[in-house]
Amino acid sequence: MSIVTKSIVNADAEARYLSPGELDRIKSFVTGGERRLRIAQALTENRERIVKQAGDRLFQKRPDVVSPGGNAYGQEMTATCLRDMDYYLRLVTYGIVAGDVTPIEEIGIVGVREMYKSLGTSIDAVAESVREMKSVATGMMSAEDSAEAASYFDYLAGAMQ
Ligand SMILES: CCC1=C(C)/C(=C/C2=NC(=C\c3[nH]c(/C=C4\NC(=O)[C@H](C)[C@H]4CC)c(C)c3CCC(=O)O)/C(CCC(=O)O)=C2C)NC1=O
Repeated sequence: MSIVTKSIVNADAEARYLSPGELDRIKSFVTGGERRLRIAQALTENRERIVKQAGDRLFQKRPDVVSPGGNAYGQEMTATCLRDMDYYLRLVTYGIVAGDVTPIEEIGIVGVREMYKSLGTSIDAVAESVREMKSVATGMMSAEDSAEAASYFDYLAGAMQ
């Protein structure tokens, strides 16, 4: 839920006008809108490059993952691993557009530990892949945009620890 919807639901539950604090938060959501959309657009346009480069870095740091016996060993499993990275990059763009980590949490975090455990996938390595995507993605942006984008990747990687 965006800050706008959330504030309205909260205010209406008490049959009151939006408070000055709520209006302030909505104002900063609106004034930051153009920047967030620009960032989401950059990530969307460069998704293939971001996933590919971050995947290369991950497999360099964690060769065990793509070695025989590793969870992403073999062409098909490696492709599935990169697909998961692409899923997470997509969720990051949702969060950035919404200005809120809730979509990331609801789609990609709830139950994720159990899921990867049952698949025999190292969640630490998945978190590392998110940090690598952050590094590749923010390297393509201005300092201001990169700080904003970084916070969503940080949230995601942190929630996997
Ligand atoms: C959008 C929300 C969403 C997520 C997050 C998601 C993840 C997800 N990743 C899966 C598998 C997988 N995920 C990986 C990923 C990796 N293995 C590694 O060692 C690396 C560290 C890592 C890549 C960074 C691999 C290799 C599999 C296949 C495992 C298997 O089939 O044994 C599966 C099992 C079913 C399938 O193969 O599609 C799911 C559900 N699905 C979703 O709908």
